[in-house]
Amino acid sequence: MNISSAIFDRSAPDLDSCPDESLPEFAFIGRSNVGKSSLLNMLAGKGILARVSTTPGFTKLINFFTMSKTWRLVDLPGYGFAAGAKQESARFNKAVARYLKHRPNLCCVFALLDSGLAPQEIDLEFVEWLARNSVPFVLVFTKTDRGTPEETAANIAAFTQRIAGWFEQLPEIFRCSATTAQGRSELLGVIGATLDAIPAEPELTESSSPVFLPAEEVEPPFKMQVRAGTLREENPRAKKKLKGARPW
Ligand SMILES: Nc1nc2c(ncn2[C@@H]2O[C@H](COP(=O)(O)OP(=O)(O)OP(=O)(O)O)[C@@H](O)[C@H]2O)c(=O)[nH]1
Ligand SMILES: [Mg+2]
Repeated sequence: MNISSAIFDRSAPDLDSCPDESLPEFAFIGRSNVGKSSLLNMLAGKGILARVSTTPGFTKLINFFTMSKTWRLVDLPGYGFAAGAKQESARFNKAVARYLKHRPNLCCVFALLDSGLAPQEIDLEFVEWLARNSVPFVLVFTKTDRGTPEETAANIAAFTQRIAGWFEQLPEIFRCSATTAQGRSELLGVIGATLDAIPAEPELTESSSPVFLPAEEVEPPFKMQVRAGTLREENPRAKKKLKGARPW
């Protein structure tokens, strides 16, 4: 997929400050420092759009980037980082949860996991939270350039094993490196396929006068593409621990 332009739109502190819902969005989420901003830059391929830092918790707002004037990449603040004003961090986390749960034009979330680490509890809980809240997502293992292919494969297998029992169907899994650009064409493929699946708006001809539907009959501009695996109903862990609470 060709990206003709990549332009920073805005940084939003909450859902109400986000841009209008007219364009499909693809968001990056994951623990602080997992490589969300780096991956966004790698995918966009237009130099440095999102700022990258070795300091965890660097991205603090919801950052919107308009691609090819027709869709958006969204860089979200990371979870699992406790430094900084606690109150401020809680406010942003709430904003992220609201964005993930209530943004009608959010097509797919890239849930990032560090391929160099064994399964982390907070990531497992976060993935479960995404699934239970019907957020469409794929799993993206980052920084694959750092470990050997065997180490990466072992960490992915361990994570998959931990979540396998929760799902009827597992979410899709990708391996990426912002350094070597591994996974770029695969993730752009996910975006392209999702965009292609969005039905085109019917064109108004001169003879067809616009029909105004009552508010409750108006469809959102496009339906979310459900890429996430489906959770098993009888997941006792989920019932016990997650009552809509945010794990991060
Ligand atoms: N070797 C390697 N380093 C990476 C890769 N992706 C990110 N990094 C490094 O990891 C650190 C964190 O990267 P960021 O992209 O800022 O991570 P983030 O998830 O956006 O972090 P927060 O905004 O703090 O939540 C930086 O030092 C990056 O250079 C990768 O694919 N390979
Ligand atoms: Mg960042």
